[in-house]
Amino acid sequence: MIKRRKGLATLLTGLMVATLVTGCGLSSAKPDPKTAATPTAPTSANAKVIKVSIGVNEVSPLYLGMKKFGDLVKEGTKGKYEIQLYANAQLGDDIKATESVRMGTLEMTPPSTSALTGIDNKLMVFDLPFLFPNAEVADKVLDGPIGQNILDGLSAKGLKGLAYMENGFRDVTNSVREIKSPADLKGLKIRTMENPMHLAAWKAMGANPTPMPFSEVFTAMQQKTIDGQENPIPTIYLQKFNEVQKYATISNHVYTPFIVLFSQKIWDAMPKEDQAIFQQAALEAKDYQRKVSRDMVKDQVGKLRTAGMTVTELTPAQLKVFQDATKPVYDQFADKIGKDLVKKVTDEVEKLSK
Ligand code: KDG
Repeated sequence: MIKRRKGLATLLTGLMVATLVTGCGLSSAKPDPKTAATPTAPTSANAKVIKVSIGVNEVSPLYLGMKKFGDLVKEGTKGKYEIQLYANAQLGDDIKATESVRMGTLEMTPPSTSALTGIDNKLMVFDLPFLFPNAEVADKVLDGPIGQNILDGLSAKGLKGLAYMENGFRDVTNSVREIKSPADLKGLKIRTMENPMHLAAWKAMGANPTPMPFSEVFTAMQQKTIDGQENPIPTIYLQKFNEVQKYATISNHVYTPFIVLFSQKIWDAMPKEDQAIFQQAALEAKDYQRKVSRDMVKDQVGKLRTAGMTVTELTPAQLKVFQDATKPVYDQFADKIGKDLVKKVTDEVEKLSK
């Protein structure tokens, strides 16, 4: 009983202090209706918070793209929502964060599609080695009916897919030797994403693939428990992999999309007009993010050389040896992905590449 009385006294004191401080009681200050030109934009104090888990750091194209998304949502909803970004896998790596989004305990995450094949094997179609010849073809497939159909299919898994951003064309680095052919990969422990096709492709190329979450990669290279890894240039440069890797080869062996995921459970509870603003913001942010990523790639190959890395650009003949070495992966995984989808995507890529 005493505890209750004490609690009441504390509450009253708090109310008195708050009144003195704000001059208008506990609620946040409200403009005089006579002078307010527009509906009161909720202050960040009462905005609905949307948390986003991001696996890479705050200078990555992905983080910048999701920041653009947040700015567009805040503007479009007049501050009703606040997008809070959590970088460096603070809220969990791709797989864990995606599970939290599925359960509705986290609002959003934009992981690599490669990390999600345990949720939907169709996403593995984007892991087919050397599938996309360039970014323009990748954009057309991802932003067209094939990509949209895959996004729509995720709803049944508790995930609202809003758009594809760019992780990019992946290149291999290592601390042991220059890589010009698959033979140079022999015996090298190369970290891969936790994805069976990546494992199979690197085995086919002669490496010793070691799957692990992205957040563990830098330390593993620093401690030499792995010899190398493979990621797009912006990740290699911005995560400072050049500090623990001597060699990079521009293999462009896979184009990985990021997929902007929203919790379907939380999405379904949102007003339709808010959903439309979020969807439009994701599409605009996607275009912005892809440009940021591509501008960085142009700029950062040279910066990696300046930072002391040996960066090898393969001749077409050298590249063909890698392409031929990974071809068996297509047949090996066609059933798992779905033969129809593999054919649809490869036919579309062929048509768009003419
Ligand atoms: O959230 C993005 C990262 O966690 C990760 O997907 C980046 O390509 C990546 C990798 O190699 O894991």
